[in-house]
Amino acid sequence: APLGFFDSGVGGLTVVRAVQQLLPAEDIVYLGDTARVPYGSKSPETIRQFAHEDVRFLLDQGVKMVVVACNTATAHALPSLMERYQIPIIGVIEPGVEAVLADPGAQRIGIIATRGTVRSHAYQHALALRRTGLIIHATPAPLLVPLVEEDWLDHPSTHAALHTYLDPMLDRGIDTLMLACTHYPLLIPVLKAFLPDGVRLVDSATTCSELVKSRLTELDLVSEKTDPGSLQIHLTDLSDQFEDLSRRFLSRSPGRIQRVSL
Ligand code: DGN
Repeated sequence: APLGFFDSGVGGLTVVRAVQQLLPAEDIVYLGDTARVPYGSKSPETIRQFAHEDVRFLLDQGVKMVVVACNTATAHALPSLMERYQIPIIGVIEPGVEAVLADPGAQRIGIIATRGTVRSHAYQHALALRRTGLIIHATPAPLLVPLVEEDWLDHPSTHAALHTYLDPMLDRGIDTLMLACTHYPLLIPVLKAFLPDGVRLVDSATTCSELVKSRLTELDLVSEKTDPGSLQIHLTDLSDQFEDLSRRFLSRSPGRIQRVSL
């Protein structure tokens, strides 16, 4: 059976890419709710309703595990999804938080995400529950999403946005920056040049893929195939832009993309 992934759009393909690198034999079904993107600015109730519809679509595809490849949906909907469905469901927040705290010296944590993720306090609570005395500086950085989608990575407008979002937390001496939105891993090369030495970057895509692997192993659900797994991308709205974006988020051709309605 395939692994199921969903996101509000195509950003979650950064998580798919990380999982493909770690588990190349797994078949993957991806749902991007492009007709209703973005989730990041919507209310918690609406995000939860959409997330349940997304999971039901994936269950109809016969997936063996669901990965909520969207920070906003994880922040608002993961507990309610886990309560409702029997199938294993993994979000991106837990592994991201574990990765931040894997460094025993991490003390001053900066978080950038959509407005919805920051307002949910999901990262702030998860971090504070695990380590006391942390200083957490969380800032919504919504403009980075369209800048990444425009492919304006090393662009003066992106640098200006990074200064506005990050300078206040850099002034407070953060030692770790958590990239808590699916789009931000594309900015890693720019951020590496932008950030002062000694600020550690953590993104949840890589760490989520490690959790997927360990849960599959634990549950004895790892694919036994030896040939490369397939990838089926389903989007609720199709446009040329999404194909181009999918290629950039995946770092390779997305293959055939199918339009579906939920
Ligand atoms: N995928 C969303 C997230 O990780 O929060 C960001 C994309 C969006 O909602 N615009």
